[in-house]
Amino acid sequence: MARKNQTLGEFIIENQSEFKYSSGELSRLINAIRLAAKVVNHQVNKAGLVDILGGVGDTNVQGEDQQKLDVIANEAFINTLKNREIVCGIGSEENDDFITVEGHNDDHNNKYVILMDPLDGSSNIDVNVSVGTIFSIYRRITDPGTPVTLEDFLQPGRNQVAAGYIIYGTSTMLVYTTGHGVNGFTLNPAIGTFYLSHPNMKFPEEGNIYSVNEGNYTHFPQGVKNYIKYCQEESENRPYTSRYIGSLVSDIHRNMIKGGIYMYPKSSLNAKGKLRLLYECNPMAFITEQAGGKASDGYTSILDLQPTELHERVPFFCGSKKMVEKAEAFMAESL
Ligand code: P6P
Repeated sequence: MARKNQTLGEFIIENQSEFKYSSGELSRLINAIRLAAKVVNHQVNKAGLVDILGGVGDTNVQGEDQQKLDVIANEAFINTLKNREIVCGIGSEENDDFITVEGHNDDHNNKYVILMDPLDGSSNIDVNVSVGTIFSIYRRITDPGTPVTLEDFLQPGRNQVAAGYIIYGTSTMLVYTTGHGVNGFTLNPAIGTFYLSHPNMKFPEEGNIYSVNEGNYTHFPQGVKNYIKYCQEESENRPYTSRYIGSLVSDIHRNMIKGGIYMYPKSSLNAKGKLRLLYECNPMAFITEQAGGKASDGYTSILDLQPTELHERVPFFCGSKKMVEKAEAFMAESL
């Protein structure tokens, strides 16, 4: 049972039994993510000082090479995950191919694969807007003891055993699910401890916020244009409010708390949309469904899509169930 102000560590221990088949690895995996989140949080929070400490590609006052924060975040998560005997493979937005992780005895007995976007929305760092880390965890499906294969990563989102995000905003939060609801933990930076601040998070069934890059409006399919006009017309609880941060984690986190829909449709500029299925849409869809919301490509549930490539893109509609259903109805009308 979730108790407000419980620490993340206490929560993991008290809910260990929820992790199906896991003899503690999944708990250790969430703990590894917690550690990496603190490392990245520290780097993100001092990003504004980089110019003083040395810009990207320069050396800072300590003579250290300054790396892009995406690279720093990627390395922090990979290094934290690699040496904990938990994952046999890592897929990252920052790496063209997946990374094979051997166990301490050079074996391949670790049970899980993780996919991640280590620092989504990182272009917002320069303008001090919140960014996020997104992760998605599966049990491997190929034979234990053999090197992980691409097949282990190309599983439908429905197979995820855990997924979550870290939002580096006005406060730093870790929000995740293991298939038993969604819980949010806020970091107390003074002592480096995450506290349960948002137990059992739920997407409001309805909302009045729509999030989309309307700069692409003329390039959207007619159904999307019709839905956006529906959001804007004066009737019932409309016009809705338009809110678009340009950071997926922030937009969806806000909409989960207040109610709303996030859309990144396909367009004549992006035939498949922009967002990546494996480490953006699938984890956010798992969290959204666990919180009572809905996520689709406009027609099919995101979690039911069969991935074919590590970095494939899909159109993405995600949020309050009735709002996503309304958007899908407009899409269906204009087929
Ligand atoms: P656009 C950030 O680059 C990102 O992947 C998401 O976090 C964000 O929602 C989207 O792209 C913003 O894309 O094309 O509207 O700038």
